[in-house]
Amino acid sequence: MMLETVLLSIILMSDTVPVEKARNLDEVVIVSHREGGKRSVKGQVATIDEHLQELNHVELVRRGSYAWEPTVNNMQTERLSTTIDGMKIFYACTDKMDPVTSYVESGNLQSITLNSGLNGNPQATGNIGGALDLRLRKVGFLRDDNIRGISEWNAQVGYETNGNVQVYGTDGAYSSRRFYVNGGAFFRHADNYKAGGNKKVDFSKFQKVNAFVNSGYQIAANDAIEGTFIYDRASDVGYPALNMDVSKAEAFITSLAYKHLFEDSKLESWETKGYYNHITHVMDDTTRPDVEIHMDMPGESWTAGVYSLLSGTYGRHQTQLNIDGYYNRLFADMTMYPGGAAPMYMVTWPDVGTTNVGAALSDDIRLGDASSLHLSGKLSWQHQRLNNEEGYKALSVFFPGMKQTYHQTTGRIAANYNFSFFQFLNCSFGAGWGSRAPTVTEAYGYYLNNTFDQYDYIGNPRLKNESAVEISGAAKFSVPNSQLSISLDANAFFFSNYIIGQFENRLSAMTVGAEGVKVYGNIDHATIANVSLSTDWHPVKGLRWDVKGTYSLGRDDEGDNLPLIAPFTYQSRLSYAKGPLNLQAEVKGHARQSKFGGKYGETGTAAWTIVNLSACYQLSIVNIRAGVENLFDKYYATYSDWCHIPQKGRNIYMNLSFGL
Ligand SMILES: [Cu+2]
Repeated sequence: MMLETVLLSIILMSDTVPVEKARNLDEVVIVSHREGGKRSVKGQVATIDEHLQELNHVELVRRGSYAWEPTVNNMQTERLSTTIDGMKIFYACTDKMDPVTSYVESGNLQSITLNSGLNGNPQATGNIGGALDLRLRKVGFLRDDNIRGISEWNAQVGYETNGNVQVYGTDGAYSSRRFYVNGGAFFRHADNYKAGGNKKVDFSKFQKVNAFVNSGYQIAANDAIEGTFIYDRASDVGYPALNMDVSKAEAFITSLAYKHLFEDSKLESWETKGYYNHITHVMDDTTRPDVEIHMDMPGESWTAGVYSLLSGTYGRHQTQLNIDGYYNRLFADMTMYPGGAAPMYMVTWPDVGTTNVGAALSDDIRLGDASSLHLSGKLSWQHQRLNNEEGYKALSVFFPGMKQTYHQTTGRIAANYNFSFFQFLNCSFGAGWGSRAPTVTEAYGYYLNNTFDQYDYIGNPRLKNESAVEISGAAKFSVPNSQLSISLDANAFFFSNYIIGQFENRLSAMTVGAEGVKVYGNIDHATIANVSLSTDWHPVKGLRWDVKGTYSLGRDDEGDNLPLIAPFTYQSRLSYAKGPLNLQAEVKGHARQSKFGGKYGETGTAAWTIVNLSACYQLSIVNIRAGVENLFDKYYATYSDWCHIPQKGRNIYMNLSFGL
């Protein structure tokens, strides 16, 4: 008890924005001594992917049991921004095996926030679908004069029967008035898992190690420096949906920040952070049987950047100004070893150097007791150069006269109006416009095989920027004199110059077994819309029942379905809490995927429903979590399981967390 009161007195130097639901902001809590907030039933031991699943608007594309790719509002990586504490980081795999969320570990993070749609966090660029920010776990300075310093220590052990998953983690923290440091180390190991009906899924194992340190030093009463170091390495990662596995995916993530707090001023805080990260990704097909042509496919990503964020409050306004810049280099190549013949070499990402600078402004305006307006905007300028001559020349064959350098200007602007009517109704309406530059794959990729539709993809340096208009609305109605609330949330994105792969019949595929070649192109327009309805009911103290259903739609310029748009999804949870005990039963599922993008190589999936049970018990310093996932051992695949690889069958888990 003493420990918790002390911990509550630690105040983080203000860098977290309070979560306001009405502003399209959602958050999942990973580590916190506070009560409340969304969190995974598996607690801190859950993977980042399992934590992401808790967020509204988020689905996950699975190519194996590791490194799932989050989608927000049915948009994938290229239409999202993902930052780590505001830092830019770019994945290094031409086959999207390593979304950047795979380079951190749950123990590194305090929370994950999601800004749905165009209203991104200040560092976000190109975020049409949404912006995820992975907030690092910093213990912060002690603000209690009566104590010299406090320390804490935690350990976690987790086991899951399906795939023999083992998780071991430990972390510690020390905090005083002038100095803090917290760090930890984590290890995860998983063997191949079994789908429903005891069917083994080959090439689905993985192993991961991670270590991190965050620390801060107060150099003056209102000035502090903070540093971060994360090392993350996944090895022997299987991808049952792809033709290759990964022998190594490694990241170094570092940052150094200077923070100043203002006193007696309209300005509140000023933070300037410099950062550097490096990712190495090595694919491997040597463990696969019957490979016709062995391939080596490494990829690398380097990013160095800086941002400076100034926050202030004056009168009714709460304003943030952010200036940022980064330089990213992406290089990938491929060597094929046809038996008996000389190896073939090609550059698949031609060492593209991207320099991007941007300025963002946001303002929260309190209009009265019951209403507020949020405005945000960002303008970014980008320069790209293809530094690899061989890659540049190879692509020039398809695009004669193409340049070696490109410039793009992108921007976004969004407004959101909130109002509440007594205690009963809380509403928000939003509108925005934003654009994004093509990704390196879309603009300069070279013969990238996509197992989703079995086509080889070639980038198009002549692509125009894609843009979209977003309209959103949300309403929460609390039924008077009852503990029942009903929420409706809807958004629609109207795209111009939507970027997608288009058939190119004049070219033939390079990959063995590929159907043909597609080149990225702009289609005139496309639409994606999502609507969800949820209810939340607390009939008696400790008991809670919530139900949620979401329907989405995606259409291209000819009225045909876009690929990877979720079918009707639903989820119902019944939970009961009494003292240190928490019980939960969950039913979730998807309707049949009948509106699949047949034109884009997508096929349908059957409807499915699964049942999950979980329990959590706090026994003095030990937190025990146990549960069953997929209780009835259903064999199923979701619409977003790449090439319909099946999900896990019945899985029993047990996690222990100790805290001192
Ligand atoms: Cu890869």
